[in-house]
Amino acid sequence: MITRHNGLILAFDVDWDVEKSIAFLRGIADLIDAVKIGWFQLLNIGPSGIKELTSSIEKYFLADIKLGDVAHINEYVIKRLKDLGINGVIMHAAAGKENLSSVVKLSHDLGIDIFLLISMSSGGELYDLNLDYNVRLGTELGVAGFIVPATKPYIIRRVRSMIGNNYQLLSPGVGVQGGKPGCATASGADFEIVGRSIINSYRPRDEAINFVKAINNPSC
Ligand code: BMP
Repeated sequence: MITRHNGLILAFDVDWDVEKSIAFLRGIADLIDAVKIGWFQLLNIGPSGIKELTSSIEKYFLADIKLGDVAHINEYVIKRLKDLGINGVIMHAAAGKENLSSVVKLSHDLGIDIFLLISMSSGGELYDLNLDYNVRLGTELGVAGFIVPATKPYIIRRVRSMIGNNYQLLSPGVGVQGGKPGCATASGADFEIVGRSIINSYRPRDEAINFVKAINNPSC
């Protein structure tokens, strides 16, 4: 589980080197509860750069690679991510029960949280047609939580009503994609995920403070 202080997760989609990344994260570390990294880091600084990042910054690191392969590949990836200092991983619910169950079990053993993608901030119509099935799949498997879109507050409300308070809801799509800051939390999300609105700002710290204020005075 991600410990909630401010309710803000940074989507750290940057092609910066490790040094610049560390300097940026240090500047806003007290405002964010987790750092979401993924393809940008894998393709730019590589696994060794990610390891350097996770060992330099005392934060929860969420790997957003939207993993969804067959079981033995998923298991290999999870083990490697664990070696890199990753705390949680986002997986595609669409991979289905057979490909997910052993990897969720392995993740429990390794102390890695699995967050299941069950709806998308744009498109993702096949997900929305199968929402209830995927939520039930996640609760049966024992995932830590779900990714739910800030651009679709009705989905967040529906998922929260199905799962109660035992699972964490992480919501991307806030800011640039149109989700109103504070609306996902007003609809039942625990965390709002924000990337470009903070990263591309001239004053990223001030921008992050504004998001934290909105998240903690939630309204749509
Ligand atoms: P931004 O705030 O810059 O729009 O970034 C959103 C982040 O959330 C990106 O890292 C993206 O991969 C992720 N995301 C998303 O936008 N929509 C989804 O449905 C699922 C995501 O993980």
